[in-house]
Amino acid sequence: MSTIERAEVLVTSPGRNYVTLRITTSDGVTGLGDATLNGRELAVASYLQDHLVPLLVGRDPARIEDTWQYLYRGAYWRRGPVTMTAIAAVDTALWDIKGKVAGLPVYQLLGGRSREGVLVYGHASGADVPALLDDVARLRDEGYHAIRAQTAVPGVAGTYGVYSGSGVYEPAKGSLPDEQPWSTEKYLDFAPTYLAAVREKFGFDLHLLHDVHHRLTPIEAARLGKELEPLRLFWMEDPTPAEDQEAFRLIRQHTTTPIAVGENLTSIWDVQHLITERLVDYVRTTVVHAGGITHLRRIFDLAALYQVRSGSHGAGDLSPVSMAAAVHVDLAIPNFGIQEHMGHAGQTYDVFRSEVTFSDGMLHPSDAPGLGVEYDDEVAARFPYDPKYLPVARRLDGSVHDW
Ligand code: CS2
Ligand code: MG
Repeated sequence: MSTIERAEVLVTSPGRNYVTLRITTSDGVTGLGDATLNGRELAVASYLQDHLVPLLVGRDPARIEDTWQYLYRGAYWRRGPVTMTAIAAVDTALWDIKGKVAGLPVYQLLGGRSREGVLVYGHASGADVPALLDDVARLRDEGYHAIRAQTAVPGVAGTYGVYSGSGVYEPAKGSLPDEQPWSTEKYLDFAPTYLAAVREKFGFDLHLLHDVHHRLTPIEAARLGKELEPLRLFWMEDPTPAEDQEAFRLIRQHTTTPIAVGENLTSIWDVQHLITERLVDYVRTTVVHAGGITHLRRIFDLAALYQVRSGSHGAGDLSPVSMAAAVHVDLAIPNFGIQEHMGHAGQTYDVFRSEVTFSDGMLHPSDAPGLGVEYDDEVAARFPYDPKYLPVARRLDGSVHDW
């Protein structure tokens, strides 16, 4: 019987920080798992290195479910982003290994194709409305059928999601948290106007998405959702902090604008009521932060019972390993909705050689056995860890708000 011979925690920073777990079996088969938690990377690296790796060596790599239960129940201290990201990395690496041993791409182990490709949405943003419209046009010309639109709010410096410079949008820039001002009033007055400008210029053939990014109270979110109804958004994302599951009931009472939540929720128990009470339309949990492929499938299977679709998070701070795993899951599940695809910096792909391809607005996994991603240690060694924090938002009166 093959056993787990080695488990390495790999930290590198090609364009941004990534933590990766590589498991090697006694037969020399390797598997990769993303363990990146933006702004708290070393917490997961330590959870893996100091607490999980000693438990993995000698285990049967084929026993994916048993390993998941062993690591989840055996910790006693359950759930939370650090624990679930560490378990996710182990789980994903074991699925990668299982695919390589079987000689099959992971999606074949998940039931095979349910669709030809994975519809994705890209990120358009701008310092003002003309710049935003140019960026929407750029993405449409690149072949995206779905685009998220964010732009700066006049009078509020550093609005979320507005990217400037070259490369890929990365919010975690500060060696200490950047403190960004926030004005709900100015945002609520402005957001509907710039989203309307996108519809005015590009019509309704394009799926239009918007990320509120946890910023509103339930009644403010209800007001925004109602105001956006004529724009027929694909979704309004994170309208209010996701952990306040009850809050979504109030929003639901006032608007038919679809709601997407869950990128920062990390277990089926954290999305259970959102799904079973149909408080959301899309659940955004991910392979990397919600316990890996094994647990994410459970979440999406529960969601399927309530006609809730998947809409997994896919920002640049999720590595190409979890993006490849996401595409395998997205290809196979029956209730796929859409996959976020922010892309990565060129240097990142020098470390993570991924065979995922983009065409006609969709991502496609490779048919290579496993996930179809290889990790280049030599290139990775050129990019030492670079501690960075996510920003903190403060209202104009100086009090802390949700970033
Ligand atoms: C955002 C993320 O892509 C999104 O939907 O919410 O970019 C989020 O801000 C980052 O992943 C946080 O690290
Ligand atoms: Mg988001």
